Amino acid sequence: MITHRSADLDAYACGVAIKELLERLGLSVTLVTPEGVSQPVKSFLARNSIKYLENESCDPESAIAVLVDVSTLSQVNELRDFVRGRRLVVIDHHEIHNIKPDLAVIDPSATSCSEIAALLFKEVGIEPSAETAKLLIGGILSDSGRLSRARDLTFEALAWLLRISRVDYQELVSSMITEVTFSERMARVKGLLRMRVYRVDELLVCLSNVNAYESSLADTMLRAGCDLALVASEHDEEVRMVGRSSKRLQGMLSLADLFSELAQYFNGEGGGHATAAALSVRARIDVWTLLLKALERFESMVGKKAVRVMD
Ligand SMILES: [Mn+2]
Repeated sequence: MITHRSADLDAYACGVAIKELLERLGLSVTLVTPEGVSQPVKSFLARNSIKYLENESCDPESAIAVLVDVSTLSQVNELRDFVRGRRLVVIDHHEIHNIKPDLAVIDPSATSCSEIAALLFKEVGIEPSAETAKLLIGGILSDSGRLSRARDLTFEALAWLLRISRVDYQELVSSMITEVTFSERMARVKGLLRMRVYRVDELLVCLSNVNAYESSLADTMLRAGCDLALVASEHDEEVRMVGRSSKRLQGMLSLADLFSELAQYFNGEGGGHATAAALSVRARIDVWTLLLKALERFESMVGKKAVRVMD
């Protein structure tokens, strides 16, 4: 069972839950979270006194690899070879790219991988442990934008999980409010300083780069008023870019399309949703080359030239 790297709450919760489900069905399962889990997961576990399941290593005897919340193989890094040689199961709420599973439980209308996991438990008539139920509630809340992207089934799953976990809902919600660390605030501020803004009619396209907290910066840029926020970052052998887009851009342009075009152009891997996407390229490309290429593809997709905004 493998989650995407530095697992977020949804990925970790989903991984733990599916592991528990498969074990209850008599299978033996190891849970691998490449590069561990992210900070919000650690604080969620601590505040709700849930024990942390240590990151295990892949058992070479495994017959099956299960990917949860992983939409492209670039998100599992060095485990690609492990995955390639095995029967593959994918459980996800993203459309998947460059993965050919033998069995797939994919539901893009679900808010989260955790919601899918909860519904699987319900369907086979097994109740998760109270701890796992708590985790799944956290996963659903965090990936649904605190339920703003929920559907009917989300509430059914939540009501069921709340009963099993016997948790106080309001306490759980307040345990999810995380203090932003100094380094994250610093990354956001540096990213804002480096930001270049372009205008197409009343749309604002904003480009920047940081080497950590890319998504946090992209979200900050959206809240500041950008319609498209693209943030590039350099890592050892790799250049990455995340994208977020506003409601105003919806219907005009899908980031999933823009990012898969860029992936093709740079020979990397990319994809995601209409309003959130990611790309990674294993090459030493200048971050601004990548960002400006993205701007150029954006211009040709909307059929208009962008004008740089200066103060
Ligand atoms: Mn997710």
